[in-house]
Amino acid sequence: MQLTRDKIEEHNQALLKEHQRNFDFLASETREFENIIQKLISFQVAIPSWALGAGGTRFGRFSIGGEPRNLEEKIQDIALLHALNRSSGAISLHIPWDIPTNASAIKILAAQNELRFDAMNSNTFQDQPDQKLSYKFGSMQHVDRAVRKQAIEHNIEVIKYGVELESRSLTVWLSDGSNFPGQLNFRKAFQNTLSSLQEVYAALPENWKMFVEYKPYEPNFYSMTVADWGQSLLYANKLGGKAYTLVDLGHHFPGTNVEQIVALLLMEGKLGGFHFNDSRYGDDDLTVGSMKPYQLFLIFNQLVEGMDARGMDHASDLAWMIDASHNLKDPLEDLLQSVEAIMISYAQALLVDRKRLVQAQEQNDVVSAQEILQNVFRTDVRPLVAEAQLRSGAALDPIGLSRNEKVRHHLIKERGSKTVATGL
Ligand code: LRH
Ligand code: MN
Repeated sequence: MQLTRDKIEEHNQALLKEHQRNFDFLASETREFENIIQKLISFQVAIPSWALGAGGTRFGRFSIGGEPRNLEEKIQDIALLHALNRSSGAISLHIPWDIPTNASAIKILAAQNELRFDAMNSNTFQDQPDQKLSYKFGSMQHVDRAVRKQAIEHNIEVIKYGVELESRSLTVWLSDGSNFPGQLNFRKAFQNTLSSLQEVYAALPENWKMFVEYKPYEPNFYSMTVADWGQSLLYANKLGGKAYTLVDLGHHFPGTNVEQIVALLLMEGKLGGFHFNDSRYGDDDLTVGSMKPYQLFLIFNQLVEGMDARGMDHASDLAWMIDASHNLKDPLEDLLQSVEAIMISYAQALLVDRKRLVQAQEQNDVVSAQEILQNVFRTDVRPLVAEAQLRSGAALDPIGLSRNEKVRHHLIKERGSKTVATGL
């Protein structure tokens, strides 16, 4: 299913007058809006290849129909998202769910749709049919050197696939840990994991990065061997300059001040990137900004302040990736909502009057400091995001257009109603 430029222009024509009115009003109130629009246009979010089908839980999975049957169709779906919002210009692959059997063909297909490959993801949290040794008791932490070796070789294989696709980074999320006190020697588990990661690190090409993703629980429910930002930072510091931490928003206990974690990891130059999603309780993998939009804004506020303090390039110096699971909604619509929520929070963070905020902080003027942030959060910046979409050739109302074009209906007609995409 392809969306032509004409279709998008025709759609925008109908919405242009209303958009112009909203945009002119906001622009009249906004300093430097041109600079903000340029930053929004160059900001691209990577779409997870494992979230293009219906997600599920252990209690059930309800198929959506028209799900991509292979990597080519997953790239077509992401191309559709990118045509609709021109902010989804990257793909994050998960191996072995998305092995690029014909890497050069996959690369050409992605390039034809102006898509690049962001971080590759390894998988040592499941046993594959042809796998010799089980990861039941962990992978890189495992007491058996042979199991650790198997996990190391898998990660090196994932890097090889990534090099073929011109990806530049590897995300390692380890489900390793324990379910009961006494089951694991924490020090040995850490040291086994570190020495295993060091062997993978040694195989990284010169210009690559390694992201160490932490998670406090699930699938283990007593300890995780990379449980929080401190442990991830410990690994990243011991590994070397190409190793960074990866912040999955859902991998924090309720009430955690994630924006403070982001500020400190950025200060240390050890923040590699994000898995954006939202949650109320655990690793719920819900639509970005759907539960805690103020936290998402506060995270971007720390990102803009911290990245500017280090002279970093917003668009390219960190990995911006979504990691969500769609149990009820159409995955494509859910991803469009998530990308929009990210763009809104980024636009609001760019609107913060940093000089006045620093002044208020230096004078312990708590009310002014709070008001500066809350006023921006209460500003409807959607006309700015829409203007960036319009100027980059996208649709003013991506979900509206995808519905008018009956995208899911066409995908079901093309692929069938029972197809199941690889992934979670
Ligand atoms: C673990 C995780 C990790 C992925 C997986 C799909 O919860 O966040 O990033 O590998 O989800
Ligand atoms: Mn994740």
